[in-house]
Amino acid sequence: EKEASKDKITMKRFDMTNVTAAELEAALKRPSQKSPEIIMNIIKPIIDDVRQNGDKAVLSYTHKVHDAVVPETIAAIDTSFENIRKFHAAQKEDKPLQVETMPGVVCSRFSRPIEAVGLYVPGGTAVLPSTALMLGVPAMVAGCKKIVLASPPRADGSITPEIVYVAHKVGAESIVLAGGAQAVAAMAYGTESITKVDKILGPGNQFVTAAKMYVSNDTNACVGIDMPAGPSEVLVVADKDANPAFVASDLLSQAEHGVDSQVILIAVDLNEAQLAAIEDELHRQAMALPRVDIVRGAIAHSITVMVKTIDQAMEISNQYAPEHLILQVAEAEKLVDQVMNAGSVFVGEWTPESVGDYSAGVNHSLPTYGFAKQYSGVNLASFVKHITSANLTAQGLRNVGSAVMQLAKVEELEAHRRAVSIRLDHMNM
Ligand code: HSO
Ligand code: ZN
Repeated sequence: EKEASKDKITMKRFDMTNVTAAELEAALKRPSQKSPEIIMNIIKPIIDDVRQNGDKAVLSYTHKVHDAVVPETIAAIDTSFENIRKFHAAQKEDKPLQVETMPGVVCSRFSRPIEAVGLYVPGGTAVLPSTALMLGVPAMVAGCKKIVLASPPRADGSITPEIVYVAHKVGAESIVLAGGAQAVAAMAYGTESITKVDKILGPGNQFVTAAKMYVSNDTNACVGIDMPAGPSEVLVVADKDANPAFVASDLLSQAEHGVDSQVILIAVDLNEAQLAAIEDELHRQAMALPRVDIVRGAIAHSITVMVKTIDQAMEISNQYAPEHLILQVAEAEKLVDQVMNAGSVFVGEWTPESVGDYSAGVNHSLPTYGFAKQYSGVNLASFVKHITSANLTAQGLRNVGSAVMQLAKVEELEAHRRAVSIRLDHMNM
């Protein structure tokens, strides 16, 4: 144990000039998670218990304790709140989209807020009022009528006062002081005191994720979820212009989240001295961190990939589909065009991931575990439904009617065909 903790904290190197695609793929594999069956066997009885016994099974408190939040924190939350609000308000579609597909055939699409949302703010090794902001602010901006926040209580049973402050700012109706599958079940089915919600959003551990998946598959719950969640990760692309200390600090800020976090460095045409500079910084900075033990765990399954060209770097990054992508290369903005799969991109040396985690305005609730290939991070659209409408004039129905009737005939759905013909006949009467 003692011996191990003196080891250099360093990521295994993979030089693409002598590594096969299969070897790289194996190295880039995300740390494996507990089998879904094991998790299901644990969460299923909890969900059933909450469904049957409601509040007795899940302790809830509404706007309980309100410890003091120090003024510096209030100011920081206010600044972050405002930036997140601005960026998500800009995502509003100001007017319904409308297209006249044929003369007299008008199709529209408009959005409406999801009425009740449940926002899960994880507890665990760190308190995360920033996650309450990232979920609560877009819910507020979207106009969700009921916002329920759930977060596990601290060791003394109370809730983090910063989360309460955020809950007030976003207009949450209640805070469920519970975590895990209980909290998810309570919001999915409702209890005596907890409003049943229409959608549950927010990151969580494997139990929370499994519970979200479970309730979203239960037609009795009729509840939606945001996306599957896995451990956090970052991929940093660095070239020889990158400052080794900056690169190391970004890798570590993600590594300190959890032992299951993964950080990847793609080094573009760096020589031995440049690589060593980053590795030395990583070790030196890591040793000074309060969460060095967590960092050590994360670094153990993190790697450095050495490539010759920036194109190669982007190809690997797009294949990995990182939750966070940091570009610390010359002319970083130009590289953004080549990003195909990523949750959120941090462009250039003055943009550490931390600014996006807290205050810049972008959302930090992002797809992990490779799901950036098909999922978006939480955004305004996560809190609305899009409704379409069609509105035809008599001429419109004349124009499109024959196509409808022909397809109804092919599908042998005579009532469908007649719904058109009866009107066309009526017009000719
Ligand atoms: N990087 C985390 C979000 C977070 N960081 C919260 C600090 N607090 C996952 O995207
Ligand atoms: Zn973070």
